[in-house]
Amino acid sequence: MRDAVTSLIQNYDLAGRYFDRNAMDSLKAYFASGQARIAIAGMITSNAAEIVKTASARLFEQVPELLAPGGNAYTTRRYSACLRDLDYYLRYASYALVAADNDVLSERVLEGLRETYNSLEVPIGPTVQGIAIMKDVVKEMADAAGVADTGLVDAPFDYICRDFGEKDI
Ligand code: CYC
Repeated sequence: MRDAVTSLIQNYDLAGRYFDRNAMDSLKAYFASGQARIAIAGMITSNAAEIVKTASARLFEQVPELLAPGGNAYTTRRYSACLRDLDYYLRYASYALVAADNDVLSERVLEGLRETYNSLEVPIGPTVQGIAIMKDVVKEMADAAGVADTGLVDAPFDYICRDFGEKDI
């Protein structure tokens, strides 16, 4: 599992090189964004249940058939599995946000997930939609809390959506 610093070290070590100007620039950018990353992660931690609740309500409004008989979130067992999954994506996104690296998402979340969803007939399209909605909810919240750089929020959520969504045709 890597973060912005360990990824950089690994790349430069593989090449046997000292950090150059590019490396210094990316280190500076990482440390300069540190306070904002921590502020957003703290905000996610304190509001996780609220974020999942708001995002799932929007998702079920947009795709009501998920909750109808035959839908994959129908029955309380599947409904709660769905909320739980959204909570997993949110929690891991907060880790990746602090790390400024998506490696934790590949390693701990996305590896094998597609196969699991396919075997249980959990639809990937609406799941990706739900993750994108969570991104919006987190950004709205960060904006309301006065975080200047809410663009930081995009990377982990977009990464999950891209990796999970792109092969879904
Ligand atoms: C099921 N989601 C599962 C399962 C796994 C995950 C492993 C099968 C085992 C179980 O039910 O617990 C996902 N597990 C994870 C993830 C992690 C993990 C991400 C973090 C590392 O440990 N159904 C919908 C919605 C969507 C949904 C679109 C919510 C957005 O219609 C989710 N996931 C969903 C549902 C199930 C599930 C309903 C249960 C499916 C079933 O058993 O029939």
